[in-house]
Amino acid sequence: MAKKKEYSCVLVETDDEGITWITFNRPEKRNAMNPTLHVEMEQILFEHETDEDTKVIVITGAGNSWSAGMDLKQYFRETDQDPVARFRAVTAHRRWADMLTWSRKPSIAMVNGYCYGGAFTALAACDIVIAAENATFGLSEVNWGILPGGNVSKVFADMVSFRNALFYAMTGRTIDGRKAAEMGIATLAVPADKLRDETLAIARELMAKSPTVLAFTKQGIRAVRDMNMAQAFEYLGAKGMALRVADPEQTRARGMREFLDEKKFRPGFEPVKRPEGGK
Ligand code: ACO
Ligand code: V55
Repeated sequence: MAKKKEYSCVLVETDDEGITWITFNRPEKRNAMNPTLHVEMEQILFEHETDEDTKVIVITGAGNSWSAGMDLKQYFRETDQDPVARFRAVTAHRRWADMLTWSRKPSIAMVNGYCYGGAFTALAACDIVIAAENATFGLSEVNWGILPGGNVSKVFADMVSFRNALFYAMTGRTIDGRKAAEMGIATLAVPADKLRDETLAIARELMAKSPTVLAFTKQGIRAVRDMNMAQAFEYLGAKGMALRVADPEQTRARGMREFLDEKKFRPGFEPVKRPEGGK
């Protein structure tokens, strides 16, 4: 793996297949997100958005945690009397979550352990969440005398039922990986020793698609969440037309030709094969 740049709170490696592994790397603090981590994530995502070698982003955590949420000391207490530092930390966090949410790159959260509070912003920004069955999720804010802030109350209520959003925010009860998958917090839960292999398998599945089709598809699903029905029809109509122009692989035209004329495959059973070299 090629290491590109050194960061103090995050490890970044892009492998030969095109997976950029981003590892929250403060294991001694359970990968709590301090202001430096936010600034580094902002830089990392900005750089990798246009990195041709990055086909999929995987985010995981070093040690026993994915992330224990916001750093209660450095993100909260130490910025209480320092509005400039608070603004910078909050804004860096918000910007990197936004970049990840709308990134053209597909993203996978590989949740290896604890995932609390403010970590849900990052979790929601990832397209796919693969959790170890023994991972632990929770909105612990209520225990700290704060409410799930940033966008946590919103993204959490968007993932789970209204009743569960209220219940888990109000009690702070924890949720294991298996239950998280049932509730819609995780896409799927797998035994801890299978976590990396399952993540790799899904990353490879994504890399077999046209990157442009994938980017437009994810942005479409995300964008229509906050639209009414008429807006969704109009937007998806326009987005679909734009995709036909934007896809350098011309997947749509090729797929139609291969199915209708050449009878080479059936889209209900198998995907269109990408051309050699993926372009
Ligand atoms: N902020 C700051 N420091 C933290 C955080 C955090 N969110 N989470 C853990 N740490 C630090 C601990 O203070 C401790 O530091 P120290 O070694 O200097 O004393 C170190 O990480 C290890 O913590 P332990 O509790 O010993 O680790 P353990 O593996 O036993 O437990 C766990 C991990 C369950 C994550 C526990 O640390 C915990 O409950 N952390 C708080 C989680 C939380 O409530 N997060 C939400 C914060 S609010 C928000 O995000 C908006
Ligand atoms: C959280 C709270 C925040 C924030 C980001 O609850 C995450 C989590 C109160 O501010 O900026």
